[in-house]
Amino acid sequence: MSKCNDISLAVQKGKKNDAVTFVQEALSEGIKAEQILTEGLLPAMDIVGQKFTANEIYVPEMLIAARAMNAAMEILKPMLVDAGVKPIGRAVIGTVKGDLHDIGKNLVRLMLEGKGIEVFDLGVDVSAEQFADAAAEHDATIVACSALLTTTMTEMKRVVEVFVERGLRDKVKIMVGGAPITEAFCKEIGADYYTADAASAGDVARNILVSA
Ligand code: B1M
Repeated sequence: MSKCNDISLAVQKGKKNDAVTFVQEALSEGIKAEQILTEGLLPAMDIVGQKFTANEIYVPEMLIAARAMNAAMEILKPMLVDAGVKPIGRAVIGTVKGDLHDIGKNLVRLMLEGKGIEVFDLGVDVSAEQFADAAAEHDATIVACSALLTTTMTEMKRVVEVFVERGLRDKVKIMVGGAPITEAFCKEIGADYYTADAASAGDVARNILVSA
């Protein structure tokens, strides 16, 4: 789909206004929000990552690409989330301590919200203690942790430990995800669920809440 390709190129180049315009045009042409996400925006960030690895671009270029992606996501957000649905449960979400990547986390939040879950977003650089404080304060059933760096994924183990130390472990299901995370890592640290992408995180979170 060439419109999705235009969107992808605009995001890769960090052209925020173009990305926004192309997304609006795509929607008015009848292209679905999910398709714009999966065929335009997500592949763009993959390419950005590959170019960064190959030293073809550097942090500033990644940053402006991320800004363009976020601006485009703002337009799609109402279409990806079912407004007005009575919450089926509560979740807290955040990117773990030391990690500033939030695009994937924001997508997971959207997908959870789209499943009718009330989500308390703690943002980025969230410590294990902050996850536990927020889960207790909001009486959350789900704690969703995102990490994009191999150096920060170990913080997820600390999240599990703090919930155990505070006697909160049985009250929550801990979900983990992000590019370096695997099912084996999830099991190793004693978390409950790993999902590879935001859409399956939404499905798993819903299943947790409806079967609770
Ligand atoms: Co960063 N960065 N970055 N970066 N960055 C990566 C992650 C990297 C893989 C790039 C590379 O080398 N190819 C690499 C990590 C290497 C590693 O650890 N193995 C890297 C690096 C090294 C760094 C810095 C250290 C660079 C530097 O300063 N030298 C630095 C670290 C800063 C920090 O966090 N302390 C850094 C900084 C940045 C920017 C700030 C410039 C920017 C982030 C902006 C932002 O998020 N607001 C950035 C970006 C944009 C990237 C890449 C290019 C794109 C990430 C992204 O948003 N992808 C990334 C390369 C890549 O991933 N291809 C890279 C799109 C997003 C939708 O995917 O977040 O994976 P993702 O989410 C996916 C799944 O993982 C999953 O769902 C989503 C899909 O549906 N998912 C979950 C995510 N969380 C989940 C939670 C769940 C379930 C699923 O359950 C709870």
